[in-house]
Amino acid sequence: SSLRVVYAFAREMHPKTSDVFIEYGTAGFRTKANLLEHVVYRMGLLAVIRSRVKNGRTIGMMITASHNLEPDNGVKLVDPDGEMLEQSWEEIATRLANVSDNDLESTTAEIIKQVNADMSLKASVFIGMDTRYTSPRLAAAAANGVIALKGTPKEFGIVTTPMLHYCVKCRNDNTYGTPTEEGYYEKIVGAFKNIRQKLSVWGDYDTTLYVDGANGVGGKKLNIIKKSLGGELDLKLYNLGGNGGKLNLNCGADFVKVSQKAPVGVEHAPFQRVASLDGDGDRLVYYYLNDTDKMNLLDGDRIATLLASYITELVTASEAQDIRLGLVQTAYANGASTAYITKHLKVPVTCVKTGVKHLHHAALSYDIGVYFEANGHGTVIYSDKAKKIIRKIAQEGEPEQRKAAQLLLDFVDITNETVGDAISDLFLVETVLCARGLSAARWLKAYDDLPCRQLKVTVKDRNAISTTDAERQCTAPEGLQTRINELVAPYKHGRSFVRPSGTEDVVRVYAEADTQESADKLAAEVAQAVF
Ligand code: 16G
Ligand code: ZN
Repeated sequence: SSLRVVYAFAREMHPKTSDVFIEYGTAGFRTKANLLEHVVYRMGLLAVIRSRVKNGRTIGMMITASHNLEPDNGVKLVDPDGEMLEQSWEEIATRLANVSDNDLESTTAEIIKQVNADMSLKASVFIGMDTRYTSPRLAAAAANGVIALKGTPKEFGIVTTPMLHYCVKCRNDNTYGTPTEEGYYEKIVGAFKNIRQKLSVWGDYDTTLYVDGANGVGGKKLNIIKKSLGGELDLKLYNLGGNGGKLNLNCGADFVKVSQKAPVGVEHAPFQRVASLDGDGDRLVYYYLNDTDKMNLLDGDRIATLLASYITELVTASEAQDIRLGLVQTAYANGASTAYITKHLKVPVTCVKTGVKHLHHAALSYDIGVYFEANGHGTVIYSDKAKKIIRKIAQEGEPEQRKAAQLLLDFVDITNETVGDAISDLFLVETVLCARGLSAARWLKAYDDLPCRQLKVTVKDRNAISTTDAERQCTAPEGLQTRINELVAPYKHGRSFVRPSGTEDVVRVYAEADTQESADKLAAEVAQAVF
């Protein structure tokens, strides 16, 4: 059969050269780039099957290892509405990635049967990649996989992960926008320029923003956008990948958040706010150095509270009834942020397991859901009901209500609702800072973070640790939670939890307490208990 040829081709062109077991985790497959070619080819096959199960709707494939260093790479699949691959397919992806070349044909046939795919349907797959030097080769393997099962690949070249999610969504729902990079700029940057014409620059807001591009794709795209911005925002871009700067090395959102240090490659001026992106442009944190070079971090929790409070203000001013706004966090959210949101903003908070798909899912249960991981990955999603109410007020409300509703509609258009997006989030943050006349230092004043520390511990089997209650309690090994409780008890504002990483072979330890010394000490003690 023609499929026979497919598998002969697979063996020839994209052979499985390693026996290392690989798993579709929270962020797809991610490992050393040289172990991935057959995996990506097979995900091309799977994307075609998935597209057919979804009646020919477009599926996305993104080649990236996000904030990992250059030698790594990865692949993840994007479902038709721009969201992460449905969880039940992760196991299927893992099975297909690990079979031998000899079993590839029979396993593919089994999967087609299991998911009941009609292989006579058309199939469409959008493929994007980050700036890694191994990405073009992997993107080509992905396209070969798609073609092998007679699907139609469309290659977008180098794009941010959220741009690919956006294009997939638009291709399957043309009311959302145009499925191209230009369409993305038109909608998101266009809405930002719109809203900024309605706001005046005042107070402590400064229109200059420094950006750390992590030597990845996000900075490159901002360089394109920069030219189309007028006086609204003056971007000074650093770490764009030239001058020997290495991807994510001592720079980027993950480095800044975890090390709580300023990245290399960025010029600094006292109190100048800096936005730091990660390597594939789906995470954003802000920071500034004060006049003694002290680091002041504004992480995902800060962005979430800033956005939620502004949206609340606009919803209230528009007098929209019956719109329930909520915020979703993970256990990594700083305890001070959770207290501020519930007590001061009076917005309900849900806590879920780490991983964007869990946050996104929980956010769907609000009319407007703001979700952010502390690491800077997050967005806002608006239900159809909320959009309808706001649109109606924007047209028919009293002048003041209308004004607020129209601002809110622009805000919705700046938002990439499919997934956390550093570029979209950056424009959202800049909008709120401008509307409120805030400097970064005044933004930071909303509440005081509890000092915290993250550590990683290497153990024999990280999966010996099981957790419950959104990863805040551990259920195995026996006795560990009791020990953690004992260690935490003496600390003022003490909190600590451990969980196996979904992306690295380590156990992560988190601790917070009233002083940095205490947080560090508690983290070290808990790490010792795990080890
Ligand atoms: C992945 C997740 C990210 C999460 C991180 C945790 C997505 C798209 N990305 O990068 O949200 O914070 O994993 O990593 O879901 P860890 O399990 O190694 O701590
Ligand atoms: Zn990323």
